Amino acid sequence: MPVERTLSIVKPDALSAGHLGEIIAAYEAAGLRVIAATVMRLTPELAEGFYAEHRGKPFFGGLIDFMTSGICMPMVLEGEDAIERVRAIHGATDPADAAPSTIRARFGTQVTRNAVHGSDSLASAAREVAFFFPQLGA
Ligand code: 3AN
Repeated sequence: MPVERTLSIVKPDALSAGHLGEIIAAYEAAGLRVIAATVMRLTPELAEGFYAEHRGKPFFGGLIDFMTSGICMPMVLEGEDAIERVRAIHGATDPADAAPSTIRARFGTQVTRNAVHGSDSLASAAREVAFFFPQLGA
């Protein structure tokens, strides 16, 4: 399987609830390594740029309000099949649909407050990694 890089964000709900360590432990247990990370509070401009594909959707305003409500932790994970592996660890977007033992089933509380973000394709991983960590290069 190809070695890939993907972007994860531990969202404000999971950070304020104290689940950062458990989330990183789940990535590491799956063979993924953290190769870059930062803790920051997103500005509205950053959040809207990151989620540009969702602009105009009914949940966009609530998503931006939530993502700017506290600190979050964007990080780059590297490993074999990292994009799909992280999405499997996270579970379905809506925690109510997420398989037991996934991060969103454990720590998400509703579809917006769903604990984590993970890139959904090679193209979005490249864009999202560069969005937060331009110094990593291609
Ligand atoms: P995922 O993070 O599972 O790839 P996306 O990229 O489709 O999900 O959606 C980005 C974020 O927007 C989700 N993590 C979630 O917080 C929010 N979101 C997506 N769909 C909805 C929805 N129908 N209602 C409210 N929030 C949503």
